[in-house]
Parts: sequence; structure tokens; C-alpha cells
Amino acid sequence: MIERVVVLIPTYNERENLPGLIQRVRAATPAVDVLVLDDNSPDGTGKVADELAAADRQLHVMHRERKEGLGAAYIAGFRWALERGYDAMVEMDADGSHRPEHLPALLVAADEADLVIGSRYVRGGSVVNWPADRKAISLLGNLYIKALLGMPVRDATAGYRVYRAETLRTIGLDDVESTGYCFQTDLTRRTVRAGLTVVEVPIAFIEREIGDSKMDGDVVRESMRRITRWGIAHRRDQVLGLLDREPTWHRL
Ligand SMILES: Nc1nc2c(ncn2[C@@H]2O[C@H](COP(=O)(O)OP(=O)(O)OP(=O)(O)O)[C@@H](O)[C@H]2O)c(=O)[nH]1
Ligand SMILES: [Mg+2]
Repeated sequence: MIERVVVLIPTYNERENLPGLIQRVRAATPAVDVLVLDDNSPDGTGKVADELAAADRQLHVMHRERKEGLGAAYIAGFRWALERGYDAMVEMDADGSHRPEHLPALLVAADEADLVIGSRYVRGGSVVNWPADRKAISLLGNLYIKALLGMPVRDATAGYRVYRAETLRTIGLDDVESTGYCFQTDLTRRTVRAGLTVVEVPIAFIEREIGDSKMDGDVVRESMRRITRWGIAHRRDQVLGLLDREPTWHRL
């Protein structure tokens, strides 16, 4: 049973987005705590978060020294939450793409799943305000992941998620190296490989209106490199598994 939930929000230069977002999270899910993971944003997001936290006992802020990527911030947040006994950890972007109003439905789904993904690519899901090239990168990325890793997940790169604490303990966080986008794929892969249940719940993903995207060439290159490596290893293991099996013609 999920009782204690914390929403983890990584921030890098999200000063203008953060207050409205936190207000919406608190309104949509009043019982849920929030932890902002700020990588010393030059625009002072960390200070804005501190000011909000001073007036809200359910809001916490972790100040990290420097920009180390989304994955590293989330790992630090997961550890923080595991140490404090939360039952489930939510991943949510600070830019408003992940609407807090979807959170109650994601949490209901988490009662029956080890990982819940707020999915753009299941029936009822959508992407709002993405230019064609951004859409293409995301769809091709998911197609590439499907071809190489063969996971039964349509939106493996999605960043709006609920992990049960037990899931994170089972998959382990110590050897996660991915920092950028592919962090999401990495944890999806680990969850599927551990034989745990992944459920996708449709969401409307709304592109940010304020602030700049942090996605860049490095992030895309890291994803391609790592996914290709995982894919080759996965397909090699499958072939080795096939060879291990007793050939059917022996029984003829
Ligand atoms: N703490 C921390 N947060 C980050 C870092 N990089 C990105 N973020 C945050 O992660 C969330 C997602 O980043 P975005 O810039 O929106 O990138 P994205 O959503 O993957 O890409 P777009 O679809 O182009 O918006 C936002 O809340 C960012 O502020 C980082 O290095 N450290
Ligand atoms: Mg974004």
C-alpha cells in the first residue's frame, strides 16, 4: 500500500516555472511531499525554492553543487527518499510539461504496478506544442529502443513516472551511470529485466512555455551510445540463450 509519496523535481534555471508548478502539485495532491533538486542554478532557482519551502513544511530543497545532469539529480533524490521511508517517488520536470493534475491517476496505477509511466504514446496520450522535428526525435528514439531492447513499453524515454521504493531497491542505483535523457531508458530497462511490472498511463505532455530546454547534442549522443551498447548486449544474450537450448531436431 502506498502511503508516503514524494515528488522529485530536478531544476536547472527554472525560477519562473517553479512557484506555479509547486502550487499545482500541492493542490492536486495535498498529502504528497515535494523535493526540489537544484544544481546551483545561475538564475537563483535554489533561492526561490528555499523561500517557498520556508512557508511549506511538505516542501524540501536539496542544493547540489553543480550541474551534473538529470540522472544524477534523480539518483540523489531517490536516495534521500529511500532513507526517509517514502513508499513511492515521483519524477516530474519543472517546466510544466508534466501536468500535476495527472498525478492522482498515476498514483492509483502505482497500487498495482512497480513502475508507472505517464505515457505520450499509449491510447489517450498526446504531445502538445512540439515542433515536427522534436516529435520525430522522440518517436525515432523510442523505435530504436524497441528494436534494440525489445521492451514492452511504448514511451521508454518518458520522464513523468512513479517508482515504488521497493522497485528502486530491487534494481539498485549504485551502478547507474547514465546522466542525461537515457537515464529514463536505463531505469526502464532495469525494471523490465528484474521482471517487475510496468504500467503506462496516458498523459497529455505540454511543451514548456517559459525557460530553455536543456536537451542538447551531448544528451542525444549519450543516449545513442548507451542504448546501442545495451541493445547489442541484450541481443547477444538472446542469441546465446537460443544456442543453449536443446535443439528441437534432437528429439525427432
Ligand atoms: N538538477 C538538474 N536538473 C536538470 C538538469 N538538466 C535538466 N534539468 C531539469 O530537468 C527537467 C527537464 O529538462 P528540460 O530542459 O525540460 O529537458 P527535457 O524536458 O528533457 O527536454 P525538452 O523536451 O526539450 O523540454 C527540467 O525540470 C530541468 O530543469 C541538470 O543537469 N540538473
Ligand atoms: Mg522539458
